This record gives sequence, structure tokens and C-alpha cells, in this order.
Amino acid sequence: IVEAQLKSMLKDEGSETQTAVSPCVGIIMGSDSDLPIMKDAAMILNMFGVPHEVRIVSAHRTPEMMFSYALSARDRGIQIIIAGAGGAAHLPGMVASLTPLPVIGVPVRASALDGMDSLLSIVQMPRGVPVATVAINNATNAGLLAVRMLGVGDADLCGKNEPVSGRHKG
Ligand code: RP5
Repeated sequence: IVEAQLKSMLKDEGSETQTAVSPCVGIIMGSDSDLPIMKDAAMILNMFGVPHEVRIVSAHRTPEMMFSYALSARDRGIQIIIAGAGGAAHLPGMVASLTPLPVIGVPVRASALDGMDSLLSIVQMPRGVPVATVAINNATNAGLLAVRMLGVGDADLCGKNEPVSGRHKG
């Protein structure tokens, strides 16, 4: 049901989980209730033609799946993981503790605390376990940051992702 919902929501938004090409970005989230926010990252990757996958992986509800996802991601060709979660948002940090890949955390506003709980859970990582945290509900920036990271080794992709200020001189 979740996979069908994912496909239908992403299709509605002009994006979809890509399966034909091997994905290089993994978008994961703690619950399907995070999808309305996290689909923005998928839309950005779709705009730039970046192959990606979208999965529901919870640090609390499906910890074994989270371990297996994080430990296998690199061998499957994933280069960057975007992880969104709300409330006690341990998913990005836990995944970062298990993989050498860069992890971008998206704090999802999910509870009575207006997203501050998610933000602080994700941003306050201990030294040695880095998570690049974007603003609350800003999965768009997570997608753009992933495109910039990939652009370091891909001049074409980098050229397509000019800063909004237009001041970049190459
Ligand atoms: C977190 O709990 C999820 O990332 C979600 O943001 C929040 C609420 O999940 P649901 O109760 O809506 O499934 O783990």
C-alpha cells in the first residue's frame, strides 16, 4: 500500500520513484506521513534527472530495515542519502552512524512542538557523526544540496544548478 501511495503521490507531483536506472540518491523517511514534505526532494532530483529511490524506513518502527538500508546503500550505488523524520527524529543520525555516505537530514514538522523537536533531534549530532541539516520542512533544499554534491564530480550537472543570485562566475 505504501509503495502504491508513494508512486501515486509522486506521479501527481510530476515525479516518481525511478527504478529503470540505478539510483544514486536514496530518499528515506520515517513514515508515509512525511511524504507530503519529502516529495519535494524527489521533485528536485527529477527536475535535474538524478536517479533516485524513495523508501519508508523508520529508526523506531523498522530498525532492522534501517540497519540493512544504511549498510547496503553504498554497495548498491547510492552516493547520498536524504533522510526525513519528525518528532524524535533519529533516522538521519542513525543512518549517518552506519554509512560513510553523506546524509542530509530534513526535520519534518510532525508534532505539537512545531518542528523544533525534529530540528534539534537532527541537527544536534555528536562530533564524528555528521548530518547536513536543512530547515524545517525544506526538502527542496535537501534535493538541491544533493544535486550540488553530485555536481562536484559532474560538470554538466553543476552547470545546471546555478545559484539563485546569478552571481556565480564559473
Ligand atoms: C516519525 O514520526 C516520522 O518520521 C513522522 O514524522 C512521525 C509521525 O509518524 P506517524 O505517526 O505519522 O506515522 O517517526
